Amino acid sequence: MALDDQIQKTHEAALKKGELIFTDTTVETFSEDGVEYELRLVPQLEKKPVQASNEESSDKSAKPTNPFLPYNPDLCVTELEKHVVLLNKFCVVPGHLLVVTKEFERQSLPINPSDFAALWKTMTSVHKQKTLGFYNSGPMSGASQPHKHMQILPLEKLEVPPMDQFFVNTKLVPGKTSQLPGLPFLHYGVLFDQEKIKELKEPEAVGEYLVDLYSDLLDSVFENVAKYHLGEGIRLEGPVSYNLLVTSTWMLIVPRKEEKFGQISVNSLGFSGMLLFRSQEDLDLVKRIGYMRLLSSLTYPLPNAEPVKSEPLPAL
Ligand code: B4P
Repeated sequence: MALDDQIQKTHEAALKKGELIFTDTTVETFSEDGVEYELRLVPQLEKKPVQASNEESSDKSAKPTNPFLPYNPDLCVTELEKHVVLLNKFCVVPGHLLVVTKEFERQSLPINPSDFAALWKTMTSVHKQKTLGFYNSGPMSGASQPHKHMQILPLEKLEVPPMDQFFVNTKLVPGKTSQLPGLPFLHYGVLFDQEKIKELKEPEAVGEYLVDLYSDLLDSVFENVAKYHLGEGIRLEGPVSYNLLVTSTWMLIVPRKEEKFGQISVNSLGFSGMLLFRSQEDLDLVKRIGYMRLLSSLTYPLPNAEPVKSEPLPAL
């Protein structure tokens, strides 16, 4: 059965059985400097069991549960060699997939070639809609589960995520670690060499290629985050947190200094140009302060950047 059909069949059956919880949202666009960002409001997101990060739980007697080991078979779309593809139990976009390692690995570990191959294989097997791959890694990244999982979000009506605009507006050399003019915070991106991807063809080979590009981005990120902490004399506690976004044409990594702005928790999707809000007040706040200013408050400054001269953000 084609993956699209498998996803739909599993979604319908799990929804009927009460194993998948779908929450309706409203979406509006917010235009800033020529980019149309997506603001999604979910006023009553179903209460999820709070997963204290294994390393951070204050109640040492509480046994942390791992929803991916064992995983819920009703949410399983397909099995790959070292991964399972699950439906996101708490979905706001039907067909939101998780690509989860069969064996336990930490979410703070880098993605390896077999992870990338599994992500690429799954992304390119979804034909009904364009998709966006992402990985929230580290305590400030918006990740809530410590077991390694990449995610794939169908873009619904969009062809590309809003941040694509920053790649379109720049002439990048395929395969070269680059910074995108217009993004006012530390980040590294790379455009894929499409000829190479066509040549490599097999997901395993593409996975090797993508992991090389990703490692180059990570090296630049780690080097600059370390320099920042050294320069500011602030100890870096724990692993470097970052968000990774993967489309069919590019990849972007943004290291994270903060997880939240007030109540607004931001994961990788925020850096793709799509934000989820739990209240109209938070959504209105972002419209007031601006999308880029929100993202900038959660990230590291660009190396050698002039301090930004703008109104201080409102105290929360
Ligand atoms: P994490 O990397 O740990 O965290 P996350 O994506 O930020 O999700 P979180 O759980 O913090 O969700 P949030 O309230 O911010 O990913 C864990 C994933 O596993 C999540 O997708 C979670 O739902 C899922 N999960 C948990 N238990 C599970 C189980 N038993 N079986 C299967 N899956 C399980 O956001 C709520 C949802 O909205 C998330 O799915 C999030 O990805 C999505 N979302 C956030 N911003 C969005 C946006 N702008 N547009 C569309 N969707 C968005």
